[in-house]
Amino acid sequence: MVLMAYGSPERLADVPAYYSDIRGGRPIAPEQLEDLVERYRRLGIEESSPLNAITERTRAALEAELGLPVYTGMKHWAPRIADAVESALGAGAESVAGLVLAPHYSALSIKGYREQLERALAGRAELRFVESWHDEPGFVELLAERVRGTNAHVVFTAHSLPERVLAMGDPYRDQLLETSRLVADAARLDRWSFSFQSESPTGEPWLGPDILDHLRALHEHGVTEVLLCPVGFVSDHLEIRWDLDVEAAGLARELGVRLDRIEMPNDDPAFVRTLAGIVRRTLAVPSTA
Ligand code: FEC
Repeated sequence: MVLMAYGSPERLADVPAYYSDIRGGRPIAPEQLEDLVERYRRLGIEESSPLNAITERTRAALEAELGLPVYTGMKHWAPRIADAVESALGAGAESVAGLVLAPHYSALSIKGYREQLERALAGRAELRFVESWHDEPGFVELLAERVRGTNAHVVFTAHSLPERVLAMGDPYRDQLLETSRLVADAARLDRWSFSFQSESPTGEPWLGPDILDHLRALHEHGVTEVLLCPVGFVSDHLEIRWDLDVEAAGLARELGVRLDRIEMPNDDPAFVRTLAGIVRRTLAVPSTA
């Protein structure tokens, strides 16, 4: 199995190459690079790089749960998806299951993971790729458990994408709203909403509302307590620890709104069992190739 994740720089000196990989070689304004280096510095990534460490723990737990070799492949850092494929093929794999640690499909996210995986496989093994798992009952229940019984207004969040994805007929936003609704129903929430986060300064419109605008609007409507429940991410990383825990938390303090966030699934055993179930089902479907 190839377990795919976004990837994160290990050292501050890696950030320029990492950012350039994310931008696909398009130019980066020096102030944007400085800003990104500063965010990673303030998170202390040289002491501990949360996303890569969590991905490795998840990989090891999944391997033990499945009884199958699991290789990590990162979209934007090492070990790359192509490295994972070479390791799997080197170990004799004839069939490869590909799962991304991101539940919602978009042509601007999951499709890129799939393309890297297919390019690396180059037809040398059969591919079983999981396109999305946004409505997986174990995932929905795991999140529902973390918001059930709260008195706060729950805000589900996910990474924003350029607005043009809607015109492309991309299912991303609909799948995010579906996950949010399923979790809200399972937890019997009365007060909840959805907002995007982590938009990039690329010069084009991005999907909104953005979490900071949304917090201001909730405050204007008299909301005093908010519980953030990210649904589009599954691990602690920059977008959680900076965009929510520093930026959104700072704004909430200014507004006088109490803001909490659920614990991310990370390598929670129940989450690993859910991922293992998805992989087992994918491998059990007879091949049509
Ligand atoms: O902790 C870490 O080191 C990595 C955290 C991280 C995750 C993540 C997940 C997603 N992204 C998605 C879309 C985009 C698009 C662009 C974009 C840009 C960045 C930058 C950083 C970054 N993303 Fe990310 N993303 C993470 C980190 N992302 C750093 C560049 C600096 C910045 O904008 O702040 C814009 C690309 C461009 O410029 O062309 C689009 C989506 C996800 C969730 C799915 C997934 O995990 O793959 C969608 C984690």
